[in-house]
Amino acid sequence: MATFEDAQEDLEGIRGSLDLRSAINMIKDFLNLQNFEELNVGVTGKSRSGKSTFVNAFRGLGDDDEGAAVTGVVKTTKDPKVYIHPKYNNVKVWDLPAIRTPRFKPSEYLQQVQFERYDFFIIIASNRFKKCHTKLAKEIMRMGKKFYFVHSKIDCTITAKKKKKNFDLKKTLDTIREDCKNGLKKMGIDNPDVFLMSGLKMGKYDLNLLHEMIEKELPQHKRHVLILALPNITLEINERKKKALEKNISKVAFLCVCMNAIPVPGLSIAVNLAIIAAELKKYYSAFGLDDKYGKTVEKLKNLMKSPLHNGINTKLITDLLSAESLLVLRDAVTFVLSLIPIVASLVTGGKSYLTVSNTLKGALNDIAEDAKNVLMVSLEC
Ligand SMILES: Nc1nc2c(ncn2[C@@H]2O[C@H](COP(=O)(O)OP(=O)(O)OP(=O)(O)O)[C@@H](O)[C@H]2O)c(=O)[nH]1
Ligand SMILES: [Mg+2]
Repeated sequence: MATFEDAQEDLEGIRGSLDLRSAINMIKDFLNLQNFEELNVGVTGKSRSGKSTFVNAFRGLGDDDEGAAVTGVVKTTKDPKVYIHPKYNNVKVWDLPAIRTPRFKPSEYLQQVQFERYDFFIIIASNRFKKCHTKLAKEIMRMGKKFYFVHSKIDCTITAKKKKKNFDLKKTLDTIREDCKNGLKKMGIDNPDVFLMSGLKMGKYDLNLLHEMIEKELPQHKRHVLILALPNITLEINERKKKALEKNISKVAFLCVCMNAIPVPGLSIAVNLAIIAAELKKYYSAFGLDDKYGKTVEKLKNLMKSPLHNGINTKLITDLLSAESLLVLRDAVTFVLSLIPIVASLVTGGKSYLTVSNTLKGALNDIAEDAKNVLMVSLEC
């Protein structure tokens, strides 16, 4: 349930608005920024280190999927190649030319790949980090950009170490991480972070840690873009997607009530159904439950509780609104109207607002739960 405190906090900016039009514009601008803000990720490293595999996995693609970067073939290109996220055109992952040693000149390299366009760089090494990696990192820092060290192909290292007696996964990973960090420190990097990853088993090792770190350092809108675009492959990501989408509900509900709202037959509310439908589709897409990309999801449909997985249409949305509308209490309506006086200017505003925000919250909960169940089954496989 949307609490009134949530609404109060999320709609803080609007409460200060002078009129309905400026409040609507403010929210539209906010939501548009989230939809269209570009995120550019540069993936770099030496030849064969796993750059292209990472570019694919970061977008939720396997090497054989349509739109995947070619892997396993030595390339000699000097130009960065852009790969657009299959669902979010504003998310661009760049497969950068391999770092060539010896005589690597990081400043030339960064000019050549047009460093200014990237929000951050992933510096990949499939083994030890070398001088060329730290030289590049220092130059990236000097240019005022962020970078993250990723030790790729960690699955291979683990497979080799597993053969040893008394093998302990956590201890082994901790040791590898520490060794990498110490190596980087010796080469002049202060407080380095290293993320152990496998492009073939992206959700298995340090993906959550890497995401947490990147998220901390990105501006608000880009943070939102990143979490929606990440493939839903860990329980933590599932939860973070839910939280990110939840944060928008007050704003979306406000728009539904204020923009071209049409009375819903049989209910004492007026809302814009198209906005609700678009939001629900966004939920499905973010969790990877939409039909177009969720091939494996088809097989798992019997696990899903949300009625929406059979298709999002007007009748279904009206049914959901209708069920929720009965639960909205008069006291709550009065309270919301006191928080958002602009809504009070619309005849059925308070009740419509609460009905929509509660409906979206309920749908998001169900969809996130369904996605979690599907994910847990796929993790067991
Ligand atoms: N086991 C394992 N193999 C990987 C991983 N990442 C990449 N590979 C394999 O390593 C080889 C090289 O991977 P690519 O992704 O093509 O490496 P690259 O850095 O793009 O190579 P170039 O474009 O030639 O510089 C391929 O055969 C990949 O399948 C990983 O995390 N685990
Ligand atoms: Mg490549």
